[in-house]
Amino acid sequence: MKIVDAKVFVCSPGRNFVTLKITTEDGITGLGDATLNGRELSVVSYLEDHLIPCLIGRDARNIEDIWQYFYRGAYWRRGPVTMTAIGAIDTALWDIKAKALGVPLYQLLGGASRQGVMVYGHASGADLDEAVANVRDYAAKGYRAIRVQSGIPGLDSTYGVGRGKYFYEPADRALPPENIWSTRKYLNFAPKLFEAVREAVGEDVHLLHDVHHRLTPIEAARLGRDLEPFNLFWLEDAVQCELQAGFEIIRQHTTTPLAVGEVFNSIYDCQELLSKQLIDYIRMTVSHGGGITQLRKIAALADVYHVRTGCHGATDMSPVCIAACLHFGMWVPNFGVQEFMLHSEETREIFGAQYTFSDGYVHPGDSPGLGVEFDESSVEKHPYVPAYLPVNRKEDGTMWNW
Ligand code: EZ4
Ligand code: CO
Repeated sequence: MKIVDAKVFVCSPGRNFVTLKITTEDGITGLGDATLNGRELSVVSYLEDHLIPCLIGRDARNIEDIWQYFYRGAYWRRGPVTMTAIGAIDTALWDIKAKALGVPLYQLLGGASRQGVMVYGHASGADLDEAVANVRDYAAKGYRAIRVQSGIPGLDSTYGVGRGKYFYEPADRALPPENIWSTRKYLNFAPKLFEAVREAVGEDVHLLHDVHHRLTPIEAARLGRDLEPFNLFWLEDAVQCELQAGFEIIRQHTTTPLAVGEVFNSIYDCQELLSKQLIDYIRMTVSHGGGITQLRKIAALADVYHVRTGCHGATDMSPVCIAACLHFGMWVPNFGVQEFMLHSEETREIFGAQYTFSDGYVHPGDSPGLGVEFDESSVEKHPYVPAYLPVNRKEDGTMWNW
């Protein structure tokens, strides 16, 4: 089953998406998401200039060999651009294999381990009252797990807080805007937010919170401890994660479960976190985590150490990546939760995806492959636009994390 064609499409129906489509000699096509938010065109070039010329003519059935060929063969290993490009090829090849066998992808991975994939939605507000109201709204919609973010008193803008009710964090179509951050204001406010949210929605719903790498380990330890009464499902990206040993400090002080990894791209980015049991959920996703082939190895390693999955799935991952995560989540034994947001209507028109939400769970559908139909003809109506998420500075102007 020779690969005869591979094309990269860039479109911007609200957000920029990079989509790879591979075609085999028997006319089977597969899709992969190659979107790397804010650095989109670097993956386009990596695929078009370097990988696709080596991909044409290979046997599409040999998914593992093709993964190893691009990973080991490059000399330059790892990194977000490389691994997103490999991930897109890998996802497209799994899509092709499942279509060739006439089964939904989760059947190929090992079958359904559950009835549906529990997802979490994003509730946010400009202030505490609006955030609480939005959490109530998500709970009323049937979400069993809800991420809560809120504007912080005394700070003008905080990343992660929505503009528009369900479509939070549209990237700005310009150079990156700058937000101002105060750890003190944030640490004083966060426990009040979760106290109010728990009071509003009760004990049953899972609550999650994302810190976007903005604390030091000892600050994160304090936050985790202060949030213990509100029983979080997870505290995400509490500190920057280049220093994996930093998590030992947080762990010594709090039982709040920890999640990290949406910016990881290699199994070696989480090897120490997993083997030392420093986290509870691994956030790597199909598109940035080297595809299904690497993610299933990471999940297997995580399972040994009681760590569960929680794939990144914000709106800068296209429906192709979300579908792949949902198939993965149907099967993976140590599933935790899947991040899930509504894409814009234009995005849903271009990427006809089969997945459906019901009662807090999403099912990927039973069409062969990923269950995503990509409408190439609409791509040129939505050309690429340079767009960036904000950068973050402390009150005195010092560059900080996001
Ligand atoms: O900021 O996807 O958990 N979700 C997140 C996302 C990320 C964006 C960055 O590209 O942190 O909102
Ligand atoms: Co996050």
